[in-house]
Amino acid sequence: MKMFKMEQTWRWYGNEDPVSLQDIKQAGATGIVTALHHIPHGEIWTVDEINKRKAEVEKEGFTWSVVESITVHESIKTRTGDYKNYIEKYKTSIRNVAACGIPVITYNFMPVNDWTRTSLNYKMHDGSLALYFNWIDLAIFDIYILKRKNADNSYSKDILQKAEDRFKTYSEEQLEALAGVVMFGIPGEKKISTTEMLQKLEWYKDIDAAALRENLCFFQNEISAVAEECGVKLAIHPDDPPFPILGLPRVVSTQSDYEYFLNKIDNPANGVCFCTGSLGASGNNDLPVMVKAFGEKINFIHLRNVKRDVEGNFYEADHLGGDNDMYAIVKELLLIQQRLKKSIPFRPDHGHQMLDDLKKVTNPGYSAIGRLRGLAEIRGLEMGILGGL
Ligand code: DNO
Repeated sequence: MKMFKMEQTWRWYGNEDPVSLQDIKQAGATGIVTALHHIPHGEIWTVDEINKRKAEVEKEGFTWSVVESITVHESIKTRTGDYKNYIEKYKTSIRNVAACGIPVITYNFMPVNDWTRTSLNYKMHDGSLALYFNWIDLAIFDIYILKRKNADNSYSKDILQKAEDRFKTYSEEQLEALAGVVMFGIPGEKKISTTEMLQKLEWYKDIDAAALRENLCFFQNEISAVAEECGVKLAIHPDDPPFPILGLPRVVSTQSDYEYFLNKIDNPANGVCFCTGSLGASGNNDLPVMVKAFGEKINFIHLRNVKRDVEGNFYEADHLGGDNDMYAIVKELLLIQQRLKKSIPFRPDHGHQMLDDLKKVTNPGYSAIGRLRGLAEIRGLEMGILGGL
C-alpha cells in the first residue's frame, strides 16, 4: 500500500543565506520554502522576479514548494489608508505566484512584529543556543526602552517588580541588544527603530481583537477567491507567541480563532500553516486535537518544540523534546495525509545553534546543523509511525 509521507522542505533565505542550496541537499530536503525578501512589504511580486528565484532553486534540483511569506502590509491589517490598493497588489502577487507554478502561499496577520523573542542565544544544558521568550525582558523592553504609554497595564504585579529589579542590573549594551532582539524581524528585511515601532503601535490604538478579526476576514475573503480561481492554497501562520504582546491584539492564536475565520471564509483555498512551535507556546492549545480539527485545511506544517515554565516563558527545545507531544502530532498529521492521499509539505522549523554553527554568523533559528538534526529526527519519527499504521 502506498503511504503518503510529508514532503520534506527547508527554508532558504536566498543567496544571502549562509546555508547554501548545496548544504540543503545534504540535509536531504527536496523542497524549498523561500520568499522574495528584497521586495518591500506591500509591493507586487512580478513573474520575472519569482521566476528568477525559481530558476535558482530548480538549477540545484529542488522544487519551490511553498512561498513563505508574502507579508501583509500594515494598512491591510488596520484597514486604513490605501488598504484596497494593497489588497489588489496582494492579489496580483498571488496570481503571479500561481502562474509560476508554486502551490502554497504562507502569510501571517500579526500586527507590527513578526515572531517575537527576548533572547536569540539562550544556553541549553548541552552548550547549544536556543531562541527564548521571557516576560520580564519583554516588560523591560516595553516599559524602559520603548516607553509605551500604559505599558504597565500589560503585566502582572510580579512581572513588573521583577522587571524593575532586573532593569537596574542591565548595562546600556544589554538594553540595546534586547531591543535589537525584540525588533529583530525577518533576515534580509528592513529593521525598524523604537520610534518606528511606537508609530506602528499607534496605528492599532483603536483596533481591538474583534476589529482585527474582521479585518482578517475581509482580507481572506478577497484573497481566497483569487487563490481558488488560480489554484493556489493559502496557509495562515499562527501568532508567535500565541498571546497578546505590547498591547496588540492577536487573532490567530487558538483553535477557536482558527475556527472563526475558517468557518466564515469557507473557501477551499483558505487554509492553515500548522506551526507546532508557535501554537505550542500556549499550554491552552491541544495540538493533536487541533490537527484533527483543521484536517484538510492544513496546507503547510512547521515542526518545532517548546519548553514552557510556570511564568509563561518558553525556550525552543529539541524537536522531539519539550512540551509538544511530537509523536501524537505527527501521527495525526500522517493520518490526515493517508486519508486525503496526498503529501503535505513540512519543514523542520528553527533549530539550536550547535557544533560548528556556534562559530558562524547564522540567521537566528535558521542555522544548518540544528535544523538538520530536527529534520533527521522527524524523518525517523515519521518512518516509525508509518510502519505502525
Ligand atoms: C519564524 C517564522 C515566521 C513565519 C511567518 C509566516 O521563524 O516561522 O517568521 O515565517 O510568520 O508569515
